[in-house]
Amino acid sequence: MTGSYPAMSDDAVRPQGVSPNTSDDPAELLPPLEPVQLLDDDGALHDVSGFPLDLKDADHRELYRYMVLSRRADKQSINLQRQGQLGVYASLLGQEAAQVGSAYALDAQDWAFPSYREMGAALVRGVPPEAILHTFRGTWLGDHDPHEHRFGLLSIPIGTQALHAAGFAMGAKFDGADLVVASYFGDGATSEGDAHEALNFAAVFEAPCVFLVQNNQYAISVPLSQQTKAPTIAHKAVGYGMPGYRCDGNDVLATYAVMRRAVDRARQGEGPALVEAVTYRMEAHTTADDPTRYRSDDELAEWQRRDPIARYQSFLEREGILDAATREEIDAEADALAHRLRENVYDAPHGDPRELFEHVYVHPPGTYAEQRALLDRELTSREGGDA
Ligand SMILES: Cc1ncc(C[n+]2csc(CCOP(=O)(O)OP(=O)(O)O)c2C)c(N)n1
Ligand SMILES: [Mg+2]
Repeated sequence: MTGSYPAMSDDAVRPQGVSPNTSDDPAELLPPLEPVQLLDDDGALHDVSGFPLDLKDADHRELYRYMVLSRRADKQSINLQRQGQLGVYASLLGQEAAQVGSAYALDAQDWAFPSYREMGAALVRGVPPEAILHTFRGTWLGDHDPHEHRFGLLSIPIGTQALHAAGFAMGAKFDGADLVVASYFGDGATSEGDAHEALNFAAVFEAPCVFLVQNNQYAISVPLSQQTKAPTIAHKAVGYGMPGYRCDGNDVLATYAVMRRAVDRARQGEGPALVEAVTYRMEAHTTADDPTRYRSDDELAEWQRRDPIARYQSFLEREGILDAATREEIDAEADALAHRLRENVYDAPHGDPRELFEHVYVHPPGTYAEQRALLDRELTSREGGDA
């Protein structure tokens, strides 16, 4: 058989509102290898072209405040887990800037879909931190109203929330709603099929979705070098036809500015983007993990030197934006928050486990009744009903 392939036109099958692939130079989508950094390790500010800062002094103090509150809530959560009050807890220590800076770049009408590690982003969205802890306690399935805060429930299965975000953003676009959706997931999640499907659908449908990947260097014990052969996580974006950005995720200003740019372009109808925030999880993966088995003290010390809060604090103090009185006020607020968390979570009553079977299917499958009966028998025997 000879002859060349005929030119294909997909005009007839293209969904409404989706433009054809362009022959744009893919190099334009490529991120520079060096992450965008506005604050150096000593907290000195450098302008980087293309990433202007539109923050007032009050915003700077808010960013600092959210980071301090996140760290304090995080510490208290670990304490509560150690005291047997939480089943498990996933710390954000070291990732405060990545979470707070990115969430601060969203507007009130925007949405975020988090993983289990997003205490910092949750605080910025106004979610009460005790609601997060009730999830880890298993008080109930989730304890905040996603619609009130425009913040989804924590996703424990890796990468599923990327699909929720992409689908929500596609729906928003079909509805003509003015909102941007952020999806939070980790370096490990980028190897999951769910993340792939979300990135692909968001790109094809030009959905207003920003994928914020916190590259904290590990997926439990698996280091980034064993996770991917891609030059960086941000480079993966190019394969989907969306721009990839890299920022220093321990620099709250860089994370804010890069995220803001991605959010702005999504809001203007320019489609999705992937932002890689390069950071480090300074605690264990969860309270059930022993990180000394897979990483060295030297490595940890190197990242402690880049502590996101200390770095930002030295910038704020040098610029005269944060005085001692304001710092003390924020510390007192953090202590009060920790106290409130303890009061709210300690010995909180559990919901009825039978509710596990509700809110899943409109028409439950046959096996459901069988499983529900099994749980019922188990609970009754534990309660001494038929012992
Ligand atoms: C679908 C699925 N597979 C495996 C797990 C077990 N698991 C829990 S956390 C985790 C690593 C995730 O790493 P990453 O995406 O980098 O996020 P991080 O925990 O570092 O924030 C894995 C494999 C899971 N929760 N869900
Ligand atoms: Mg990770």
